[in-house]
Amino acid sequence: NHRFDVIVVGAGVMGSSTAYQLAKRGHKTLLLEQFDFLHHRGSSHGESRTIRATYPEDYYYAMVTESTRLWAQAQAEIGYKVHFPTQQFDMGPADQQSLLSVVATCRKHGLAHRVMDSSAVSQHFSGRINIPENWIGVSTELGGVIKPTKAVSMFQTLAFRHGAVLRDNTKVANITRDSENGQGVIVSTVKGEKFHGKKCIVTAGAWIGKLVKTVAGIDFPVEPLETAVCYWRIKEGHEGKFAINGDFPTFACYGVPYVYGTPSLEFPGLIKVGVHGGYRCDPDKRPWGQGVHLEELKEWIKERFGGMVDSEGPVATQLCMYSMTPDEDFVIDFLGGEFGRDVVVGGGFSGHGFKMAPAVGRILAELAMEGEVRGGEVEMKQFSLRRFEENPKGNAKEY
Ligand code: PYC
Repeated sequence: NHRFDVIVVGAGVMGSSTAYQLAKRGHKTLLLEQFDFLHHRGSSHGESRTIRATYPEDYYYAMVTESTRLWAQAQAEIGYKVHFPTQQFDMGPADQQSLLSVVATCRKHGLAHRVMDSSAVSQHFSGRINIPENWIGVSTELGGVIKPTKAVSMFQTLAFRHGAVLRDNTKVANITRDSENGQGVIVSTVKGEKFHGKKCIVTAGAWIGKLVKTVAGIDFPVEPLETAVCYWRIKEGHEGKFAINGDFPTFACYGVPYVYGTPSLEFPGLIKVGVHGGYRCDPDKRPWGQGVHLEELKEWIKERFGGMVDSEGPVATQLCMYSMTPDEDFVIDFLGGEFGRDVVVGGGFSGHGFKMAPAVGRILAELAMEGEVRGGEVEMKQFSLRRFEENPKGNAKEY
């Protein structure tokens, strides 16, 4: 049977979490993936992603806290863990507006935080993290690591258990109005199969621009980038000090470049430290490895970790795609035009969306099936598809 209440196109973390939300609500759901499930060509594979509530844009706070609850719920349902909580530590120059906005977000939402000068930071971390004298550090709760491939697999398993149909190696060629029935959409695949959906949700990651252009003829505001995730060796005798169970936090450094990292977990003896961003590329013609800003990163590692991490170069790298919008805010909206409210798009997660996949799944499911977002406190206007028509830079930021 090729008829569904809703068809989700793209089975990365956003599509898989959405399929889980839909199936759990009793909707007859089809989840389509162009490659193998859990493939490594998009943005949802690998061993660790940061979760943190510290955002300069305070509208992400509610999505992170809701997601923290939903990660826990999904874990309880499946019976294994994908979220490993830690503290989060943000740092940067004391006059960095985005870092000051992070502190303002903490204050506004009552998130327990401690702002420290450089000597307090060295003391707090017993020399494992050190910052220059004109910097500050901010320590908060609600940090941690999410295991991406395991999390996507969890959502797919849960969606399946709730009755969703899952199909991989099924590339969508087009989505059209079902003119025969006068309602819903036809999703056709490159192999000529046709599926009917009353509704459709497109979560095609780095491919969303190509698909939306074919379907609606409009430019979707995302730039696909290839990024490299770098792992660095912790010097002998210090390994435990940077381990997740040795109280080392997830961390971010505000400035140019924006540096992020997670404690040692997936590869014992290695710590993940990377730079936000990457090189523009066609997701179907990947360079497979360019563009790590190594010199700046080496210097950063040498100076931050008290000489306990080898800054000669990363000992392992993993490649991953970003779907970057001009303002780095998500796009979660109806496609509009001839599709009205029957096609919903979720994309442009700009290298920071994974942590919020549970809330995004809930929102996309509600938008598609109820025509509006019912629950939570999410400010949807920030995520409009057409915001760049009014201002090419998108959402105004306060920093
Ligand atoms: O959102 O924390 C984050 C993040 C880290 C690396 C890329 N995004």
